[in-house]
Amino acid sequence: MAITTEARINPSMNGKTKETRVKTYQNFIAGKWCDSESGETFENRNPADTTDLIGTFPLSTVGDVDRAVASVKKAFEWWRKVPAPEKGHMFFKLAELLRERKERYSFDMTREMGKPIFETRGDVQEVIDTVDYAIGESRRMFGHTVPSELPNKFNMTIRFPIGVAGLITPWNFPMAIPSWKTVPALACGNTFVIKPAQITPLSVNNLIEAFLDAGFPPEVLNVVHGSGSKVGNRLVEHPDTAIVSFTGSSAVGRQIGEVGGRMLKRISMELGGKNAQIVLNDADLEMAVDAAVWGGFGTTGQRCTATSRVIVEEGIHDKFVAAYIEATKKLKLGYGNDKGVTMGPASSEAQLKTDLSYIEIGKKEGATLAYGGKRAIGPGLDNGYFIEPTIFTGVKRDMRIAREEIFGPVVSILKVKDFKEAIDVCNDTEYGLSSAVFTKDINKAYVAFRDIECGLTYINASTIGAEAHMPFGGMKATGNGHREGGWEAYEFYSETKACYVDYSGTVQRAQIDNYV
Ligand code: TAP
Repeated sequence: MAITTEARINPSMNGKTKETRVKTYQNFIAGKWCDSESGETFENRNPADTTDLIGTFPLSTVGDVDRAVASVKKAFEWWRKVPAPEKGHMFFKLAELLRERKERYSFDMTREMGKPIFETRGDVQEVIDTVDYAIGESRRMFGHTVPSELPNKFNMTIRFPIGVAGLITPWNFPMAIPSWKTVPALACGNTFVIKPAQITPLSVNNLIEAFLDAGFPPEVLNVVHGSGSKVGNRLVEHPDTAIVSFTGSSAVGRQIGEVGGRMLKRISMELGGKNAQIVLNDADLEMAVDAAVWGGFGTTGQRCTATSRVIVEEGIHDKFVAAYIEATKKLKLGYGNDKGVTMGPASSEAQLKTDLSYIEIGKKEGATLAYGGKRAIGPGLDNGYFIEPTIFTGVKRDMRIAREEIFGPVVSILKVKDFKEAIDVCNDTEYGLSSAVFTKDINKAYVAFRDIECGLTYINASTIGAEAHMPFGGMKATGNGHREGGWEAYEFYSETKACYVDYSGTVQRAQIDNYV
């Protein structure tokens, strides 16, 4: 991959797992690794130890984006005609390479983003699963054949590639989310320019490196690093990006929707969440606690599907709270590439500040701070953005900590009198991404499927844990109705064309045009 310099030996972090060189990374535009025309860069630092400088990346300009879009637009003309099964062979090679490189890419991801290595291995595995799915899907780009309303006429639909995709991704799944977009985009015959989050640029360079080594033509994929307001915004408003796929906050999603909507682009938006786990009186307590610890504090609460509310029926409430606090105490904070660490830092200073500010808001609103609540300090933590896993009890549905996305390890527990109230509280948010219900009552499980307003509902499992071949996305302010993952992503990245062949030997009018 594009490394132009190796600047210095990094003095920080004495552990064996540390990477010692500081590198300069580049964009990939028009088939070449290159710097930005601005000559400016930004730093990528380890959030577990900010003295650990991983490398610098180009702070790109609108001009860089325009060059990238022009290049992939040209490549689209021939890439769209490459048979999908031939693309499938490239995906086969890509999956092999990713399996070989899983450990290296996971290490890099933990270093730049903070989540523990067992989680970043899962992130890379999600990429592998997404690519495996594409291998099969490349031979299954199904259309329909349907009977015509007229004699001697044949009707079918085909999937049709769309053009250039502008892809904008967040930092919490630095490789998995980019793969959810890049893989089906290419498989369907589109070309792309991707702008990764500035917090996690290395993982996308690693992904691009793997694509190239697997034999994908360099002209069909570009990466341009830089700010959302400049690079991301240009991808949205560029007249030649026919597709925009964005994962990030609802606030930015609304802006993108306005601009892209005016230009009549195909836009997919996966946005915020305020997910709830419901625990009913008949729940298996141990499982419910395990799931709420994993869902609430896995990825330091920085998953769009994180369990930020636990809605507990009153009969089991006190037992649940006591067990939940005990289980949370066992989490071990630290640098995620070190052995035994189960929770990493917040991924940025800004996110840490947001988390701490919501803890103050919760206290002022009158919720009870039952556990945690402070910046975490101590050996191995002082140079990072660590925060204690935090639990509020006595939370009411109208409190801000029960309604607004925090995106950190701050969990609100709400007590309810019955299942009906639990569903009502669960739906009482502008978001609709994930939900979970712990119960042994099959009838309640199906009522939950019917009544919870979310794109994902789990029974007896955590709110986190998507599978690559299933549709992923949310209702209400979580998105605009599209889904990533599985077959639905292939529908988003392709158009349907209706094709007719009349073999009657006459010009037949369609039924609607036959007046007699
Ligand atoms: P955002 O601040 O929205 O940033 C997401 C991406 O958009 C980044 O690459 C960012 O660039 C870019 N961006 C920022 N402003 C932009 C603009 N005006 N035009 C175009 N692009 C722009 O979100 P985040 O803080 O990275 O991620 C956290 C949010 O993402 C949470 O709300 C979370 O729920 C959501 N999320 C949702 C999902 C799904 S699937 N629903 C999955 C993961 C995350 P910079 O690098 O410059 O910031």
